[in-house]
Amino acid sequence: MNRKFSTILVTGGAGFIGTNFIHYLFGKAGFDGRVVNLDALTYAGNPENLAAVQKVHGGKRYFFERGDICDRALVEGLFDKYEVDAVAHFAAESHVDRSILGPEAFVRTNVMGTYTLLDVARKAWKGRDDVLFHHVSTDEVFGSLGDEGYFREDTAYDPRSPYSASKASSDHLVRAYHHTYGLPITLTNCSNNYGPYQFPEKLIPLMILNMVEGKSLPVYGDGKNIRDWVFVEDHNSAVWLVMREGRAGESYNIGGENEWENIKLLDRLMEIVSLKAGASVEDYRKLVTYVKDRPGHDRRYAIDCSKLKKELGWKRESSFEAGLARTVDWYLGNKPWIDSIRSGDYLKWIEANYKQR
Ligand code: NAD
Ligand code: TDX
Repeated sequence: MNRKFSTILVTGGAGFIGTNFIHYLFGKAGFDGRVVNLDALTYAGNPENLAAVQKVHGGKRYFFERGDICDRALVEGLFDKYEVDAVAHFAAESHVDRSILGPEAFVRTNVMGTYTLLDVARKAWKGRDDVLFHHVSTDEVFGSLGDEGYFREDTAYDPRSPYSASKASSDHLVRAYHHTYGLPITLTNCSNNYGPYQFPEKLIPLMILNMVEGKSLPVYGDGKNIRDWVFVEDHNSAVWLVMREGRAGESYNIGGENEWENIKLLDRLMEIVSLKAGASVEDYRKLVTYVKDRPGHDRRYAIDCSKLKKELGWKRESSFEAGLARTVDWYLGNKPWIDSIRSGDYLKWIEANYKQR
C-alpha cells in the first residue's frame, strides 16, 4: 500500500495537533500536493500558527477556509471546489474539563460534525477506492486502566467523560461508514500529546505558563493519575504513515510508551522550567496546590502501539526529555502567541489577512 493524495482536507488545522500536522506535511513529510485547512476558529484555533505556510504556499498549495464542519453545504462546496481526495479529520472540541461544564458543543462538533464530513465524503467519492478518510481519535475511548495492562486496538470501548463519549461515537460512525458503505477509512487512537501551539488549558502548557507567571499550579485529586505522553510530531508522523500505508478499515493505536504520574511530571517540568527561566525550583514548588478532583477522572491511560510498530514500522523520534525541552523553549520564546491566543486578537489578525467567507 502506498497511497498518494493530491488534495488533503485537514479539518481543525488551526488547532494544536492540526497546525503541527500541516507544518509536518509541508516540511519533513515532503508532501507535494495541496492542503485545504477547514477550521471554525473556536477559542482553540489560531490561523496565525500557519502564517509561515500561508506566506510560502498560500493560494497555491495551501488554502485556509474558515467554517464549521457541521455546515453541510459548506463542506460539499469544498469537496467540489478543491477536488478533495483525502480527509485528515482533526477538528473537535478537545478539552475534558470543558466537556464536563458544557457537553453540547462536544456532541455537536465531534458527533454531528464527523457525521457530516463522512456523509459528504461518501456522496462526493461515490465508491472510489483511491481516496481516504482518516479519523484522528483518542485513547480515552477505552476508559480507564488499573495499575496493570494496556489499551490495544481490540480493547472494548468504555468512554467515561462527555468528551470521550463523543469521540467514541465518532469512531463508531467512521467504522460504520466503512462497513456499510465501503468508505475507505483509517483511524488512529492516540495518547496525550504535548508540544508547541497547545492551548494553555491542557496540563503541560498551563503549568509552564503558571510557573513563569507565579500563579498556582492546580493538581487534581491526589496527583497520581497516569498519562502516557507523546510528542506531537511523533503523533503526526504516525498519522501520516497510517494515511499512506495503513490498511483500509483498520485502526492503529499511537502512544509514547512513556507513563507519568501527573505529580512526577510536574516535578520534572518545574526542574526544566526553573533552569531555563533562571528561577528557583523551590519557589515553583510553593505554587503547587492540590485542588478538587475532576469528576469521573480516569485513573490511568497506557497504550500498546505494537501493531503500528510491527505492521507499519513506526518509530518515535523524540525522547521525552528532548520533547519537553523543545516545548518549554517554545512557550518561553513565544509570548506574543500566548498573548494573542488568550486575548482573541487573532480574530482581528485573520480579518486583516484572510478574505472572510
Ligand atoms: P484543539 O482543541 O487544539 O484544536 C481543535 C481545532 O478544531 C481548533 O482549531 C478549532 O477551532 C477546530 N474546531 C472545533 N470545532 C470545529 C468545528 N465545528 N468546525 C471546524 N473546526 C472546528 O485540539 P487538538 O488537541 O489539536 O486535537 C485535535 C484532534 O486530536 C481532536 O480530534 C482530538 O480529539 C484528538 N486528540 C487529541 C489529543 C491531545 O492530547 N490533544 C490526543 C489524542 C487525540
Ligand atoms: O490543571 C490541571 N491539573 C491537573 O491535575 C489540568 C488541566 C489537568 N490535570 C490532570 C488531569 C489529567 O489527569 O492532568 C492530566 C492531563 O490533563 P489534560 O491536559 O486536561 O488532558 P487529558 O484530560 O488527559 O486529555 C488529553 O489527552 C487525550 C487531551 O486533552 C484530549 O484531547 C486527548 O484526547
